[in-house]
Amino acid sequence: MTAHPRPQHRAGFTLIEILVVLAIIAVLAGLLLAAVQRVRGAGVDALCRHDISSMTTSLGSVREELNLKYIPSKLVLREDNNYNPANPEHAKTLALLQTMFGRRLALTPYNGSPGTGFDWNNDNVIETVDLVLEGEQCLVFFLGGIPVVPTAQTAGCLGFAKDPTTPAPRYQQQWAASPSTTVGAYGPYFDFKPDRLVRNTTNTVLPQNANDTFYPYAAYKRGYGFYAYYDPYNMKRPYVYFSSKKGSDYTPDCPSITEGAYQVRPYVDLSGQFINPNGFQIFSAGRDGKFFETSPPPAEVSTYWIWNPTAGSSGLGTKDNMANFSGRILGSPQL
Ligand SMILES: [Ca+2]
Ligand SMILES: [Ca+2]
Repeated sequence: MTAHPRPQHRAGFTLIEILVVLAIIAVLAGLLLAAVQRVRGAGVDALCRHDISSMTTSLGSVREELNLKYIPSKLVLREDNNYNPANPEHAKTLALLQTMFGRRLALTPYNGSPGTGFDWNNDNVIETVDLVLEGEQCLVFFLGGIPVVPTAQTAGCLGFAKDPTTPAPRYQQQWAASPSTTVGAYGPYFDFKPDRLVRNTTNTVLPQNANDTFYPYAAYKRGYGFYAYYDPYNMKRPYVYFSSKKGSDYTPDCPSITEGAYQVRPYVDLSGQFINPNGFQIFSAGRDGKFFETSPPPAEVSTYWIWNPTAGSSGLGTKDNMANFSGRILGSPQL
């Protein structure tokens, strides 16, 4: 009986086989990574959509509780209560404050001593120039109220005070003295995530400028001490807010937020009509952190920019932007 020769076994895989296996693994890993990124991106999109939807609902609560016809996207506050009725921006703000807080609102002019003036930005200083809030700051101000003191470790909002004569903390830390009576009657109406609230610390007095179509009336500070709320895409951009002032028009109160040298404006449709003409627009620049599709944007963007979510075309806005007037990412197909 002869023994069969043992079949010869190779010592290992050939180089080709190893390369093939490696290539397959690489393809599978790539597919998995893409899937994970898709899911993660969709998760942030959902968070953004949820933010916008919640803020929209909360603005309704603010309007109802504070008796407002609309929530403006520009506000001119005087901490020293030195409003000039001949200044239309002052007159509008004054009327709004009196609607919000009633006739008991104590607009005693600031006389340099504690107890007079309102410290709207809560920095323990009574400003004697106009504080002009942009749309994105109005959004946080009306939903959140008074910003927390700048020395606090976490950002946040305190709502408006219970006492209608003193909706903002008076000079000299009245919040801290009796928080139980000053905090909480009105708002906060929205649960802001502290790490996405960004306070404007630019304490610059801008001069009166008759050519400034945005605000020609007096020396002012733009948004000093107030917060904007950034979308969840890596702190690239704040949510912008435009109020139509209940249908009268968007443009006079358009905030001055810019992308590069270009002003970000409310959305219009393909026929040039404002979307949400009787309400407001809140939108996010989306994943790419850009409001415009091209850089620099086309010439017409200096007037208005367009992404028509219904037509799904003609994008001057970018297709990943999110808005309160569409339940989807603006570039996604209709269902
Ligand atoms: Ca102040
Ligand atoms: Ca975008």
